[in-house]
Amino acid sequence: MTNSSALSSARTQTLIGRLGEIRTDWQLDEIRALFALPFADLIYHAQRVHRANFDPNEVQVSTLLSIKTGACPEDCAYCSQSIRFETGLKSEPLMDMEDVLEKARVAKANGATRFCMGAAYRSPKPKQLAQIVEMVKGVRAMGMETCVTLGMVNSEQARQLKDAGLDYYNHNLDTSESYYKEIITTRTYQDRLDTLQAVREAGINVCCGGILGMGETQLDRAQLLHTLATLPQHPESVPINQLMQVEGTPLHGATKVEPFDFVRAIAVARLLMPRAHVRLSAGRSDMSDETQALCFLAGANSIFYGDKLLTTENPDENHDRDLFERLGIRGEVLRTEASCRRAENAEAATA
Ligand code: SAM
Ligand code: DTB
Ligand code: SF4
Repeated sequence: MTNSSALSSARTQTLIGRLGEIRTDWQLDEIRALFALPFADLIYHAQRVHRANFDPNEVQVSTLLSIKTGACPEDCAYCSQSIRFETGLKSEPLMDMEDVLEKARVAKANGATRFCMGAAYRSPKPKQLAQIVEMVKGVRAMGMETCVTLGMVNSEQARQLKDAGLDYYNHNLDTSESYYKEIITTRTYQDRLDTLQAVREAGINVCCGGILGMGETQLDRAQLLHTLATLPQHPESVPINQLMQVEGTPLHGATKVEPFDFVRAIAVARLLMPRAHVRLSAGRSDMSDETQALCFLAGANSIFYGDKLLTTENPDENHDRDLFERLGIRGEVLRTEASCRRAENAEAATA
């Protein structure tokens, strides 16, 4: 797959001139042209747009917990938790509330500001959702942001989660619509979009991204980012995962992503969705510190912290602390509604 840009030089100039604007009318050929920029130009523009919207030395820190593991009826070709593949994973039922809260306490003590609870469901049943609603309330009461990823939800389920105070719902599109069918056959792209709409309409922040390294082309990557950046409203959080290859899954042995291509995808996500937190998500344990530093330079400003993702490994916590220190990165502090209002009032008073 080549990166050749089909834009005229006039359109390229206009495209570059408009970078930084919040747009939901991106054209696919514009996105392909961004991918095709010389690496230094792409990183320069991404860093410029990043600085206009965020403190470049702050990274949001989330911790993940698998609250219900394995035996999932779906057939996502990348996943350790599908019941269809022999991955050797031990299934675990929905965790008890107290055990979840204890993990959240530890995550908070280690500096995480958001606690993300993942469950291997196609869609949660009413009794399961009722238990998860209580977990959301409990974690929130500890002063952390909450995120859950539970598979498909409808408007009523999204409303229950919103009423519990849920801050973010993670639901990834994973790849382009056309490549999706090669990866998952038990649900459609439209199913994913319907859940995203239900979550958005309930007033919950949307966390939606994808996975690189599943055998997709550069065009699939551009199409995935195009879909995300042309949703009626950009997701607040955009996780870019690198496939964690799991033995026994169909994608074990897939060709790995070229690190510069991974960095390019981060930079393009930053340019398309200037105010979103772009998360350097799964896959950091297979990346060099230098690649991760380039990702931060390209505009990534969120990570998962803790030595486990859901079922696979993440870098050791000491290593991450050391990496932050070596790069002069600080964990983003939680800006609660009350503290934002106080800051706004103080600003208005001195204006
Ligand atoms: N079952 C729910 C669902 O699919 O929406 C929630 C849990 S699922 C594990 C959450 C997301 O993790 C998936 O949508 C996928 O993007 C990501 N993911 C799962 N396995 C992965 C892997 N091996 N490597 C990278 N990302 C993965
Ligand atoms: C996301 O985009 N990545 C996280 C989170 N959202 C739920 C999950 C990564 C899972 C990696 C494979 C595993 O640990 O099982
Ligand atoms: Fe199930 Fe989610 Fe894994 Fe797909 S990604 S098999 S839906 S847990």
